[in-house]
This record gives sequence, structure tokens and C-alpha cells, in this order.
Amino acid sequence: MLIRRNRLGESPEREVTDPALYLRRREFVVGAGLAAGALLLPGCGRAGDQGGPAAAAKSTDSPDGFRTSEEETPFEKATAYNNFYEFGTDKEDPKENSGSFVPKPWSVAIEGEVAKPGTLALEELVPAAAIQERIYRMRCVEAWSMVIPWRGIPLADVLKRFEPSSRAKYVSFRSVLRPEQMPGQRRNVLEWPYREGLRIDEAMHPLALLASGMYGRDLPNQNGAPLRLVLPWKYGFKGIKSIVSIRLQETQPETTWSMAAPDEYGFYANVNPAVDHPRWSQARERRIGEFAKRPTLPFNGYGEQVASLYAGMDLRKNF
Ligand SMILES: Nc1nc2c(c(=O)[nH]1)N[C@H]1C(S)=C(S)[C@@H](COP(=O)(O)O)O[C@H]1N2
Ligand SMILES: [Mo]
Repeated sequence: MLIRRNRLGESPEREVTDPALYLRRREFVVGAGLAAGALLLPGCGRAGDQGGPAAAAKSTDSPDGFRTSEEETPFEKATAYNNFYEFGTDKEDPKENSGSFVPKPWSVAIEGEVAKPGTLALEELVPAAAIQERIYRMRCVEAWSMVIPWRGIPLADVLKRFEPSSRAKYVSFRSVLRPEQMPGQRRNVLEWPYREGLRIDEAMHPLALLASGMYGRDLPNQNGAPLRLVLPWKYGFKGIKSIVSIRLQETQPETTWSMAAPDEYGFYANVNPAVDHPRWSQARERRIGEFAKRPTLPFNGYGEQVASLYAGMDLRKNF
């Protein structure tokens, strides 16, 4: 096991409201042997597999789900173990290969079924004064998880400004296409640009966040700079990075992973321990930095907030 000390010194605070605190945070422990093995398929890799007894963490979320008090994943882990296939398929590739990506200036087009379409600069779309902090669990479909403090604004607040029409039943998102800055896009591992989608009521849910930062600072390139989606009740692949287009539409959008492997990755992708991935169990997960696995919770522990969105739906069919 490798033990490192934050070079800016240790700080025992659990307080998270002051962004500066993140930068001089505590001593942390980096678990050894966390790197995933070779990814043979672009099918989001293989499930993490560390044995050991299940360690159930008691959930101590705020009632709105906006903040969990579970221990945050160290910044150094959350920025060095990433899925961002535009920069390569290994977990360490995004950090290694995203150094020459230029996330600013940036603008985002809001298009389709809205009364006021437009292309806005990032700073207009996500004004600094409106930024909130959320501390969410993040559960990758590969059965590993993290706890990440995000900065951003509710997606609903953004969408409402453009006045969606009654035909706006879904929201479609696209990532940037820049093969010259994104080496992974020079290979056909996925259909580029990466795309994702939500039903409009999911997009309007208060937990859905458009994030421009994490750990009290701007998003690092490998985490989806300068703007990405965060949907804590869904598998991580729904959290599309480096967004350039948001389109309101009447029909269900195409999504990258369900185009690549429709039997493995559905449109909804709600975290569900009762529905296994065809190649691995979803019943448990490995929290990055821990060795034992813990049980996975329905909707990643956000059922109280989001389960009603799916009332009456067969969640095995709509996986
Ligand atoms: N554009 C784009 N967005 C993406 C991905 C990707 O490859 N490209 N990977 C997804 C997956 S599988 C996960 S688990 C999360 C990982 O986010 P993180 O690296 O910030 O933890 O980003 C998601 N968003
Ligand atoms: Mo993922």
C-alpha cells in the first residue's frame, strides 16, 4: 500500500463549503492494485473485482440528496482513474493524454424544441454566482464507485431559460468532436461524438447537475472540462463530458453506449443491483480506495428522490 501526504499539509476538516479547503486537505491513502486490467472491448471494460466481505456504509445524505457525508474520494484518485474514451480506453489515459485539450473559450448550443434557442458562452450558461456544491456518490457500470464534490448548476435551471416547448419530451447531449486534441477520437472505438440523453422529467429533476467544477476548482480536462453532466442515480456513462450541444426533442435520442452494445447498456441506465450486466454482477461495488466490496443500492441510494420518475415501468426491460 502506498501512503502519500498532501504536499500542502493535512487538514482534518470535513467542512466543504469553502473551496480553498480542498486544496489543503488531509492525508490520504491510495489503495494499491486498483488499476483495472486490460480492456479488451470498448464495452466499458471489465468489472472491478476485489474479493472480501461486503462493507455496507451507512448513508447519511441530506434529505434532498444534495450532500452525502460519506468520505470523499481523494482528488488525486478522482482525477487519475477516469473513463473518457476520447483520450484513450485505459483508466490512466485521460489524465495522461488530455494535457493539450483546450477547454476555454467554450460555448454550448441549446437547440431544438425551445422558444429561445441560442449558443451561449460557458460563463453565461453557468454563471459563477449561481454555482452550487453537491456531494454525490458516483457509480460506474463497471462496479466501482467514488464520492465526488461537484460544483455546478441544476440542469433544470439551464433548460428553463430556453423555454422548452410542449414537444420537448427528451434532451439530447453531445460532446465535442476534436480529433486533433483528442487522440482517442482518431480511432473508431466508439461513434464520435459521444452522445447521451434523458427524458425531460429526468433532466428537470433537482439532482441532475450541469457541472463546471469539482473539489472547489474548475473541472480538470480528464473529468470533462469545461462542462459535464452529473446524474448520481444513473451509471456513470450517462454523465457525458465536454458538452457542446443540448437539444430538446420529441423522440428518444441515440446514446453512445446503447448504440455500441444495446444488450449491455440501456437508455435509462439507472443504478440497479437487481439487474446484472450480462458480463458481471451489479449487486456490489468497490469504492475506490477501499478493498472490500459494498452492496450497491437501488438508484445508487437516491431512490427516495427519483424512484417516482419510474413508477409503473418495468426496470428490467427499461434497464
Ligand atoms: N464524452 C465522454 N463522456 C463520458 C465518458 C466518455 O468516454 N466520453 N465516459 C463515461 C463513463 S463510463 C464514466 S464512469 C464517467 C467517468 O467520469 P470521471 O472520469 O469524471 O469519474 O464519465 C462518463 N462520461
Ligand atoms: Mo462508467
